[in-house]
Amino acid sequence: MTDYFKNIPAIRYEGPESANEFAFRHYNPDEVVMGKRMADHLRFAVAYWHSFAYQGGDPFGGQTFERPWFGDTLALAKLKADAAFEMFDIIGAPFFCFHDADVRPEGHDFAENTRNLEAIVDYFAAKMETSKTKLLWGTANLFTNRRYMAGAATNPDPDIFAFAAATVKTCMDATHRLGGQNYVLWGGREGYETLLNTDLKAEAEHMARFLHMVVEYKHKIGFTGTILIEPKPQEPSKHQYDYDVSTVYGFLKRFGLENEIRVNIEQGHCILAGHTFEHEIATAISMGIFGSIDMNRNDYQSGWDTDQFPNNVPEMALAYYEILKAGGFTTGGTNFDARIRRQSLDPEDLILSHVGAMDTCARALKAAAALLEDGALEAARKARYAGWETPAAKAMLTGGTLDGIAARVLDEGLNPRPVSGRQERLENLWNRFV
Ligand code: XLS
Ligand code: NI
Ligand code: NI
Repeated sequence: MTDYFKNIPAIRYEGPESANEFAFRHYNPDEVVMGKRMADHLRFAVAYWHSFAYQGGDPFGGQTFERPWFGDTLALAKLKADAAFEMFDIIGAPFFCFHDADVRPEGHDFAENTRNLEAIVDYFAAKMETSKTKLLWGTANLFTNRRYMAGAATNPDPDIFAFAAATVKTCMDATHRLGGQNYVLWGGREGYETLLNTDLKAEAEHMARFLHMVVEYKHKIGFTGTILIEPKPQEPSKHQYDYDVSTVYGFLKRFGLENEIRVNIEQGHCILAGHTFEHEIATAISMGIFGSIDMNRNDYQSGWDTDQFPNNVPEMALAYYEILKAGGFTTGGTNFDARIRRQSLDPEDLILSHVGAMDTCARALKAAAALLEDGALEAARKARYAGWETPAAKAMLTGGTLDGIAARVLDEGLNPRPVSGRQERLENLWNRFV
């Protein structure tokens, strides 16, 4: 037991009228929405790195937070784990996610890193015997240490490729041992700073081989979770290879990985790529590679990944609408890849940021479910494509040829009249639900 959160009560659902800061107003885990408990729809996860490892730094200033567990020893790593699981209990977090470097002290070499990780995994495993919080996903930090400054799988140095591969093996073992439901690969520094020193073709082939080895190892150890790539367009490298969902899909397809790997989509990364969150989710769903989401919000003015907690219900509702329409998460969930601002110094800030974010997502989910159950939006979408139900239209898609179609257009004197896309009417409909 730590006393870090000692004055903070367990957070319970009190309903929309409650004025209690330490209560949920909308997230009611057992409430049934479209036939499923809200908790089972949303599958919230706490990100270990932002909540427990982040020290408050920005490019102009260092640490602002003072946490009793800061420091690079095993004893402090255990204290951090104690505080983390206490926090999970307070907010009732169904899941958490971690990188190796968030949870273990940094060793001097691979062997020491592995020993440290195993010690913490043992410690987690013991806690998880009684805790209600499960592991949504694990991952390897292949970007902070200076050895990775030119990438991990795409590093020009094969020894760094090897170090990274060995590290991923240990992180997959850890994830498997803790019952993780997914394994994530965010391409930390897989990209380039300048094309002048970069062999694009070789780097892509190395990355593909690396990913194939991840998939092979998954099957070898009997890990049944999903392997996920997390797209991001820029930061930290000038150009990141996993730019967005479509780029990742093209890469997977090129190297025969499209049936083995899915995507973890982060709101802020979508904004940086010039897309909306819902666009990236819908794109992944349409390509059959949707996996999970990293929920946060990005500042629309800044050109970097601000990782703020979500607080915009109408925006999040658009995202959950796509997810619900596709049948919801399977192994995926809603991971809060979000951190409190560097001036938010109090333990309460850490808790209440999650409480607000969970309420925001719950409202968004309820709005999306109500609109889906109402059916008017899907009916309008269906009506817009109704022409494709006719035999002549279907024939174009099965055996159509340009000259055959030209003959028919002439023959029938086709002269199509444009119809309204009804955007504003659909926006008005949407607004009735959010
Ligand atoms: C960084 C990414 C990272 C991944 C996990 O921008 O969001 O936090 O989610 O490595
Ligand atoms: Ni992320
Ligand atoms: Ni991010």
